[in-house]
Amino acid sequence: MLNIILFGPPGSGKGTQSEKLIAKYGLKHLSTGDLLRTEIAAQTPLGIEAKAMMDKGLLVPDEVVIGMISSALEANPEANGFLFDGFPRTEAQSVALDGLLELKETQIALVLSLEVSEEELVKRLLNRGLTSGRSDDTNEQVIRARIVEYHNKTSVVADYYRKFDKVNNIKGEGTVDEIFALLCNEVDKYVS
Ligand code: B4P
Repeated sequence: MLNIILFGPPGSGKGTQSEKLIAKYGLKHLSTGDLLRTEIAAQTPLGIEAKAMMDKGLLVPDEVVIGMISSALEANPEANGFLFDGFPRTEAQSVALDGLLELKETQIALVLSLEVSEEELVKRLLNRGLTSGRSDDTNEQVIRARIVEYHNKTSVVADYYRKFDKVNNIKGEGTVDEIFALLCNEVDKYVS
């Protein structure tokens, strides 16, 4: 099984690059952001709770997203591998993910970490906010709060996987295809 974490701050290109990576390597895409937005659209109690946090730029509680990922792993027993997009976002989520994968007798192969400057992140997200209908992309204060949340709670996830020598830093600025080529280079090196 090939299990990859696509890591980076909000707006770094995780969602964009995930679509291309899953197509090329035949992986199952698990995006906690997408799973949460599905709950919001269905107006479930979980979705209503999550929306209140997401609209402030805050992370949703660990137990909520860990539960969602656990169910998604169980629902895909035939997968060749998973691409985790936007998960894990805290150290507790990283520890939980390792435990869930261990139950499946597998582990994380690679963490691909996209590096993008803060001004470029804000520009991209405000731009997406013009068309996406995502309330967390329209307000610059909320976008900056998401970046602060990333520095306070999420950047430690890279430190966690660095201990196991699994992190590759990738320059996340350039065209989508240029960045995709850099990501594929790392995956191909691992696979061969
Ligand atoms: P996510 O859905 O994960 O969204 P994101 O981090 O904002 O976006 P992503 O990084 O995927 O976007 P992309 O760059 O592709 O999270 C949303 C919220 O959900 C979080 O704030 C949090 O509240 C909650 N949440 C999710 N997971 C959680 C977890 N595990 N724990 C707790 N809470 C959780 O796209 C951005 C824009 O950039 C797009 O418009 C794209 O077209 C553009 N772009 C991409 N690549 C580009 C390039 N090379 N050049 C120019 N533009 C580019």
